[in-house]
Amino acid sequence: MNKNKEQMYQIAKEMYAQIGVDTDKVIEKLKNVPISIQCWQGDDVKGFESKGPLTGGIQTTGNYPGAARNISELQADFEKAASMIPGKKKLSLHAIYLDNKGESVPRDQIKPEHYDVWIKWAKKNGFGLNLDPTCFSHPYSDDGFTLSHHDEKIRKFWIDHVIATRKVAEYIGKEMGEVCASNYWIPDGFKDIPVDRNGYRKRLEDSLDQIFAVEVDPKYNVAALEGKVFGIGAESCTIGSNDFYLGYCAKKGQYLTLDAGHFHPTEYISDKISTALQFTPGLLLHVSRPVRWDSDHVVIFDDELKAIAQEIVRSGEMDRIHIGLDFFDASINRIAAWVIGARNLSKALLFALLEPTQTLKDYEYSLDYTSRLAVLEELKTMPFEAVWDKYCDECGVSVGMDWIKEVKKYEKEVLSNRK
Ligand code: RNT
Ligand code: ZN
Repeated sequence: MNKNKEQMYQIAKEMYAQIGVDTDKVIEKLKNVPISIQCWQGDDVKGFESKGPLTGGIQTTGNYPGAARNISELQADFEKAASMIPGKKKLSLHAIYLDNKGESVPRDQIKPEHYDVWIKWAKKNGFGLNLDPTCFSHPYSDDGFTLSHHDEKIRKFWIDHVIATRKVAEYIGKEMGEVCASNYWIPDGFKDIPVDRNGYRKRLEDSLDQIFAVEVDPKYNVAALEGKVFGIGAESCTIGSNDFYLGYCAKKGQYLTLDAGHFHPTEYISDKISTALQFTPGLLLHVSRPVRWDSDHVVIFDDELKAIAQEIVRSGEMDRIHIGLDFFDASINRIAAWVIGARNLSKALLFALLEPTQTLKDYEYSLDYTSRLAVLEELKTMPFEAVWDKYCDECGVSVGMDWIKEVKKYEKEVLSNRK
């Protein structure tokens, strides 16, 4: 880091010390907070199982060149992105990112060996791994239903797929020596007003019960259930709604996923974190950016991102929250998308960690809302950037905008050759 930046950090450090915040400690703390980054930003949620279309009511838009076409390209792209993202990183995989060695592997028959290539690579690069079942982009999900399907044969197939993924995820956790988190999301829903909502939800509950009856060691795998308000082609009813899963997780002790794009436009997950923390063993977050709908835009440093990070930090229960990203934008350089989104999430966590949380809570409890508001506003113009630069520098990633040149170079030398 250059001399000016170092001097700026020393000044910032003093200023934060005056309000009781130790910036060096904050930097050390943030270094150990893992951020899960979604592999599917690298290839527009295609995966390597088949050449079929993306289905399930989600959509990637844009045709920027250079998407990864195979495992080694996706690995290389992620390594490039990771070299510009500070802190501990986990890669979130979906089952369809398997290494099938050229043979078609039915989803209910995936095995650890199909993911060894990822484990080896992750160990070598110091990344963690997560694994999600893929209940979309498959002929058996073409009716729009999976775990709630009325056809018992199809429902069984999906139950078996999730169980198979569960076992692989536990294996990954054991291999990596840390928990492998799995997000369970299904697209099940109706375009038009259904009559038997109750029947579909009963079957979904039963399917989940069957899945969770297969025990895995929670040290190595936890599953989190992700609800949603609607999907494309499933506008009238989503079987796995947030209410459904909040109830299920509260009653049966499972993790809940909150995706920032899965609620009505005036609802915010920042306000839901503390509710879910009371009634579930923990949370998985899909930090995303919905623009008018669940559009999965790249996460920017906006008010809701800051609010999410503040809720994580202020809760004092960070260790029960798996922090992950979920966006897929194919209209810009995909590596830059990863870098921008992940750096913003780290930035927001840093911003939140630089709050004098206890002082603010004391104001609140002594009904001094005046000071609470005054300090929160003053914090917005504190020399936060200097601490961010220091954090990036200590993590060995680019300080400031230099990373953009790096991305452009990689685009020219590598991505532009992919036709
Ligand atoms: C879909 C969910 C889900 C997916 C990924 C690919 O609306 O957000 O998490 O984005 O599993
Ligand atoms: Zn999601």
